[in-house]
Amino acid sequence: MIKFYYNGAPNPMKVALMLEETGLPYEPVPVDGRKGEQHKPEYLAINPNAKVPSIVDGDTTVFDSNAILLYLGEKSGKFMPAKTPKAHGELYSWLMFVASGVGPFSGQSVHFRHYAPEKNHYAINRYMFEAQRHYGILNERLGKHKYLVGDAYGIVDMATWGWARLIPMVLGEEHWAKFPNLKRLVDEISARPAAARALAIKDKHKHAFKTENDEEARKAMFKHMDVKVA
Ligand SMILES: N[C@@H](CCC(=O)N[C@@H](CS)C(=O)NCC(=O)O)C(=O)O
Repeated sequence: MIKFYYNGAPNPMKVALMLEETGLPYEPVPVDGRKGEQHKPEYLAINPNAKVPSIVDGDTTVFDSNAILLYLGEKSGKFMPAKTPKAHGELYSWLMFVASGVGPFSGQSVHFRHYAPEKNHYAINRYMFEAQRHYGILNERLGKHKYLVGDAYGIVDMATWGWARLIPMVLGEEHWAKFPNLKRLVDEISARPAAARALAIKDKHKHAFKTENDEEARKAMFKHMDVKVA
């Protein structure tokens, strides 16, 4: 049985979607970021980066959401493109584009728009600009293709859904109008029963996560605020 270390944040939810889509048996294990559980030594032994998600599958440990999607795709043989160099070239390119661009810029945009203690307009503008630029590239691709890789729904679409469904938080609700093709994909995925089950894991398993962004949460998640490195 796969152990799935998670909370309700965007990166774990991509993996929750894939686990639900494949039907692989798994046990969700809550890691409450606002309580600092990601920094416990037993969790650091699984993911030295102190972030969710991670999985443990027998003697195999995988951390980082997009690595896990690839692992589960290879393990299940589902939601993967054709086994050709051409199809895998596209898979690796778009998956890494989402992993190294969409995720980090969206995350920083959320941070500076919603969590930074002061409004830094330079940072907000930069990260919103870069997040929008990345979503624009996905939107353009989805204007020509129904799915991001190949002609079937797959792991890159799931990776995209994790962040793009939160565009109202990353950029603001009004920005959806700029990405109609991306919205079409996100809505299609959100309407799938597996997406509803993924978002309901915490309720199904009665996992209560802390919701307050108080001092404890700030110290657990924004460690840089107490350290001078620059
Ligand atoms: N590159 C990692 C990023 C994971 C990540 O940033 N996870 C966030 C939740 S979406 C987290 O665990 N934050 C807790 C913290 O920063 O302390 C991935 O894709 O899995």
